[in-house]
Amino acid sequence: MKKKFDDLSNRERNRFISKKSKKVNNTTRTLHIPIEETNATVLEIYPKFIKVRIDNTGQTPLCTYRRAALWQSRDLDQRDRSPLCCGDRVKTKVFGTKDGLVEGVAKRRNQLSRVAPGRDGGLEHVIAANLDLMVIVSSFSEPEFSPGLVDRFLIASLKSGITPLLCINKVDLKKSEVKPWAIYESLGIQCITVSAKKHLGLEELKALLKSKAVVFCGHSGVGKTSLLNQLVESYSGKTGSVNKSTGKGKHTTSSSQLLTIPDGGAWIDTPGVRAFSFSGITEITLKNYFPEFEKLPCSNTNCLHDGVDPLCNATELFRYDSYQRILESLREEAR
Ligand SMILES: Nc1nc2c(ncn2[C@@H]2O[C@H](COP(=O)(O)OP(=O)(O)OP(=O)(O)O)[C@@H](O)[C@H]2O)c(=O)[nH]1
Ligand SMILES: [Mg+2]
Ligand SMILES: [Zn+2]
Repeated sequence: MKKKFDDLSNRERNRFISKKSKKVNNTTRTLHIPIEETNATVLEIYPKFIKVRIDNTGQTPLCTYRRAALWQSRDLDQRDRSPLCCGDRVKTKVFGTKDGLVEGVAKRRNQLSRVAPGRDGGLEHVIAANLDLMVIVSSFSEPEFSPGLVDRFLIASLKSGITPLLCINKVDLKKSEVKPWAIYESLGIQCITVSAKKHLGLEELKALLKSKAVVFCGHSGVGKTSLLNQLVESYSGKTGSVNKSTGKGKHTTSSSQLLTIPDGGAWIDTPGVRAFSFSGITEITLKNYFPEFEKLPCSNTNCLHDGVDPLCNATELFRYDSYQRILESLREEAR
């Protein structure tokens, strides 16, 4: 009698899936599959597998995929670290209950990506895709509010066309009435102050996320996982303390994870970043990501607002220093 897939040994299962995936590799030499053919969303990426959620059944099998076959579905000039990311819509075939195979991936409507640091330096690393909202999490203190990183994430949101929401956590640690994020409110960016620890502002935040595909991003230790633990009953992500002397987080979350919400939402916890570099932005195009610069008289010229043009009055703008730092880092990277 033929054994059921779930009863096979690990070795037999792998052999079975490998045979199937070779077949897929030979037959799916097409580009992206149409979105109507997809049946699952990518929840998490492991080195050799991905975890998906099947739409109809809610099953969450681990699937293998052929890197080479999926690369063909992606734009060739975009050599990301992985051909798939959290939020990707895929077509999968499930064997038994726990294993499956990715047969194809749909074109993304948008994606949040950064230039990968370290060993993979220079490669584009896609953090998440198909998003409605980017929650840029920052904190009042421990770690200190970081406008530099907020600006970088805002640039990424403009570049990808994903609406940003600035969420300042740890309001319970507030020591003064100074609002370092007021500048962002004046630029029209929605801001919300919350405390995961003291359950402040969480209902308001939840209402803003309702039924949306959302990525939580920011420095390590600002409380992304703590917030999601409070907002999503079924989630119990690991949280880590903040180093008291440096005020920095300990990079507790190590891989992105998509949480499916019963109302149709999909909220993604991501690992905290130290820095955030982008691809596709140059010293010439950077100013386009600072909308307030458009009002400057020197913006009609080719002024790079870098102190060279004596008529440049960009120094009066609040985000001038931040702009200078990013400009300098882009020049550095181009060297
Ligand atoms: N005082 C205070 N502490 C908080 C709050 N939210 C989170 N924390 C603490 O901040 C620390 C870091 O929280 P995490 O949720 O692990 O932070 P994270 O942003 O997920 O960090 P990474 O996974 O490293 O990126 C933990 O010690 C939390 O208990 C808050 O609202 N107030
Ligand atoms: Mg975390
Ligand atoms: Zn200028």
